[in-house]
Amino acid sequence: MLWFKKKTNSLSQQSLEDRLHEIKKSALPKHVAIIMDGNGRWAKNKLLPRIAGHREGMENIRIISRFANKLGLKALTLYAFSTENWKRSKEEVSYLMKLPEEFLEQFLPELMELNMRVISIGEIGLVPDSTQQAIQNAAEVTKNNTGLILNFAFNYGSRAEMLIAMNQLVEDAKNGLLDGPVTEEIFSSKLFTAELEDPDLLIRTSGELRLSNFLLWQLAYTEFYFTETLWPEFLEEDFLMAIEDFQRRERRLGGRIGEGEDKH
Ligand code: V07
Repeated sequence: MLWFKKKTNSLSQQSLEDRLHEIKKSALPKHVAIIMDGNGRWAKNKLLPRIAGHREGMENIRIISRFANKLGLKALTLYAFSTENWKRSKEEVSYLMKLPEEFLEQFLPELMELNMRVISIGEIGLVPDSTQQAIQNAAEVTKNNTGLILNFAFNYGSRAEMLIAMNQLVEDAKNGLLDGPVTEEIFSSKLFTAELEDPDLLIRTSGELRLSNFLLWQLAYTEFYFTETLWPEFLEEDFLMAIEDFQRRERRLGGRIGEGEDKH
């Protein structure tokens, strides 16, 4: 009964548990991707500095990833830092760069207990050494865990990812390693997300209706869910609402998805 933050009366808790039970009866999304927007706005609303919003947003990753793990999702991809984010103030960028270390220092023991695995996508070679090491260490330590894959998109940009894939293919071709046309499978295998299935559901918080260079190739058939709720306030119940919405859409499509030809 301690699963739900900020719920006070037992009636609402009961209904959340019931809903949890209900959603497990129909197909859950396997892979959910989230654009965690609205941390700065959350802080502003509370007259706090932006970095306080980032910290609260980080705390919320803990809540949502535990919940996703409890639901039995296979993967949760979180847009933590985009290639565009370098344009923010020096102070903010340096604060953001410290968050992975801080998050992992606090949460790694719990990730191990919960059997969760940490991976990352993005140009991680271009971030400060200590940040890079913290992320690589977490990936190494958790690599045999079989629960939720917690995937951080870090210094990630989808167009850059596709160009890296393209240039690798050009190299392969030069070296005579390609003996036919490039297929979707071959292209996908060169992306940072090679080991993951495409997301079934994308969530963006805080009311913006854009993709912001996130997983452009991988989201080709994904259901989108947008909410006005700010990331630090997006709790278990909100995540549940997104999944319920996803399941209603799946039911309306009547099982056409996944049958091959009608995929759209
Ligand atoms: C960041 C907190 C969440 C809201 C969005 C912006 C601020 C966790 C990480 C992280 C990244 C890699 C990793 C482990 C944790 C993180 C950044 C920002 C840059 F392996 N939260 N968080 N990284 N915010």
